Amino acid sequence: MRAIRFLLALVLGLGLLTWGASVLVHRTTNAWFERDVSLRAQLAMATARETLVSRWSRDKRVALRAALVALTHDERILGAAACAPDLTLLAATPDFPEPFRCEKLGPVVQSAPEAAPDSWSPWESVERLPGGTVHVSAIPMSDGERLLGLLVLVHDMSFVERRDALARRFLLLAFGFLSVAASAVTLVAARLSWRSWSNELRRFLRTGKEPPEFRPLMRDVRELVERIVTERESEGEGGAWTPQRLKLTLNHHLHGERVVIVANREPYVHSHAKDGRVEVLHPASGLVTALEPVMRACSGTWIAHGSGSADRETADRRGHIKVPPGEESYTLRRVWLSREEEQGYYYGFANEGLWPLCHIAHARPVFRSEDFRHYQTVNERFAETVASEVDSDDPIVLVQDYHFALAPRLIRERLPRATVIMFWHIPWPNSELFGICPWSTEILNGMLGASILGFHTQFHCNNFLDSADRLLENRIDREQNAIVQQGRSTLVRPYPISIEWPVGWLATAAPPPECRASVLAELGLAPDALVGVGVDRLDYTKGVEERLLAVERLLDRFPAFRGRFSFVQLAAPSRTVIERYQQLNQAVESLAARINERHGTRDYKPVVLLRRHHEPPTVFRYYRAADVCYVSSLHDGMNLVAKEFVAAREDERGVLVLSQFTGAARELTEALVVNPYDLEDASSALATALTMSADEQRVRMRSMRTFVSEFNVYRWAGRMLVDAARLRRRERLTGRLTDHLGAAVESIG
Ligand code: ADQ
Repeated sequence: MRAIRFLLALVLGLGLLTWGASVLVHRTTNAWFERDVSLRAQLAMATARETLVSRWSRDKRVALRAALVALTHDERILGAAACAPDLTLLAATPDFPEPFRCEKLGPVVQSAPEAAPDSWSPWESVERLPGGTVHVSAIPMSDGERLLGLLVLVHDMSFVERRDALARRFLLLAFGFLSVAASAVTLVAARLSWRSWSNELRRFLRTGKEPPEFRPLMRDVRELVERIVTERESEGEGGAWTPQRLKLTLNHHLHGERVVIVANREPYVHSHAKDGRVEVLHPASGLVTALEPVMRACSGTWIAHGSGSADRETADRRGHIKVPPGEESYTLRRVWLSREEEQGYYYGFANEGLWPLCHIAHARPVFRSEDFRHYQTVNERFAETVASEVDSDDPIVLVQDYHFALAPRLIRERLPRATVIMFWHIPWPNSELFGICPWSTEILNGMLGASILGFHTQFHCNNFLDSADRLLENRIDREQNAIVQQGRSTLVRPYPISIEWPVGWLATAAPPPECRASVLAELGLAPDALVGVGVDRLDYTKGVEERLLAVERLLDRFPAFRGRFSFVQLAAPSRTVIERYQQLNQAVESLAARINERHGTRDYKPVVLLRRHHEPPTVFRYYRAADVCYVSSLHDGMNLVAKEFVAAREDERGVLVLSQFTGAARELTEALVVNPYDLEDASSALATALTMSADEQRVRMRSMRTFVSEFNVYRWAGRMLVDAARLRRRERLTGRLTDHLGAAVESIG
């Protein structure tokens, strides 16, 4: 049926083509023949000229007529006539057509009614007569000195029609033959190539081995199918991503298996307060902010370094404690490290080596071999702890961040059937930069023990794939975005992290106007003050110095903000043992002092530096009080402060000014995105934010809130765990096939 439709279309197409061609052929041949006849007329006249001239007078009419009759012996000349200069007939052949008699041709050869004969010009035309088409030419005759009159020749053109009809018939036949031949060839070619494609497709579906020409196509198809399946699977479990939905997803895909998290930072730190009481602190850490709600939703075990001064006494003998306090939905397993181990593994290799290596923030990485030895020991300790905590031989283990690059392989050595997902919370540098790490291959090999390796952005995934390609002997599967080592593959995927939605801390928070009033009162600011806020661990990657310089530039350029705008920086001291962080602390402090000196007064402080850890309710109170939040990271994997600010603004007010070097800038495009190094750009953005209309703020904030609410941390975890579940299913099937094959081979043997 399809072939018939195809044939009909082909024939119709060729028919149209034939018709067009025949019109063209008709026009062209007619033009050729007319020119041919015109030449013939001139030739005939030239040949008979001498005879005609000698007989051109009324006295020699009979002889003249005989010469004209002789001219018509050419079968194509129907008639000839000789006209005198006064346009009376001298002589004509017997059947000379009436319409072309001398007196009728006068007007066409004369330039004006009374024009002298020597100004006549030759004339020719194709005319239709009842008997057929003729070509008429009227040629002025002279004896070299004076004009004798007109020679009129009438040519028969019917032969043109005959030839034209013949040419058309031939053309039709030729096109008809061509159509049939072309259809046949096309059909055969199409059938052959279709057969080869369907054979290839069948072979691919049977064996799973795709031929090279399918590869680009299959990659797209695979990605699309995966996306649709993930979305469909999650849709089936209902609407927006919530803790309940994450739990359902886990039950559905992983049969409710418990998840083990390995992270350096613990979500709850028990410390001795000054009065001797034990207090619980929530550390300032993006990783904790993101993972804690996931663990509350999934349950399981979080293995972390017990770093609080009261951690040991609050945990049991094996370092276990149920958290969150009062809710107890999962277990925190604390691992104890010696001071040297903490120094070498955490401050040394992780934070003086890998942290500056992965961030473009112009801090030189420091690599010491004793630090790396501690890093190895601690990674082994955590891998050992994972093995002791799990209750099956194929657990799901989520290894977090750059503190545990070696752990995935160490865990796999102990639990070969585990599904290990490693998430790298910071950027991954390009391969040249990464290559300067003296243990780059150990780090890569360690990470490749994971089944899935996650980064915030595709860009960081690509950097990782390139590093593995350049520095290791392995195969990069660009179709799957995977690295294959000794038959085992590690998928490399982007999973942009986010925050819980709605944020738990906001459930009991005061409404934004109250938060604003309390913050203004706390800081002694006027009710109409404009407030900017920055919230960070005091880290050189966060661009706190650049942020304060932008505030200074704003006050320099726009005096109207002096006395009215104050920037509040909540800065949690971080990694203070490291010299670079001590320098930063100093630098930020002197910068704030300088700006306050330059632009402040007795009652006005442009920069308010609150250098201590703040518990989340305070942080959110400040977010709600601010007119603008400035996130100025010089390089940041994602940056959750930006998302928290958006989440805090239920009133749809406030403007986010966001560094283009954060992962968040790719998602929160309605923020005012700036280059934090460019102080003109940044100070202009601050001025724009502080003068932005309420409507504009609302539109931008609403759009960002919709995004963060949908792309929240439950979705992040859900996508990763669904991918893990799919991988487990595939591995189980492959395992079953391998076992089956092994048994078959054994039985044959
Ligand atoms: P971090 O570098 O820790 O995270 P970020 O994502 O900004 O950075 O998260 C910081 C968290 O600490 C936020 O929840 C914030 O509220 C809190 N915080 C900051 N300053 C504080 C203060 N002074 N007092 C109290 N709390 C404070 C790393 C990567 C990021 C990535 C996260 C998650 O560097 O790029 O977004 O992991 O993957």
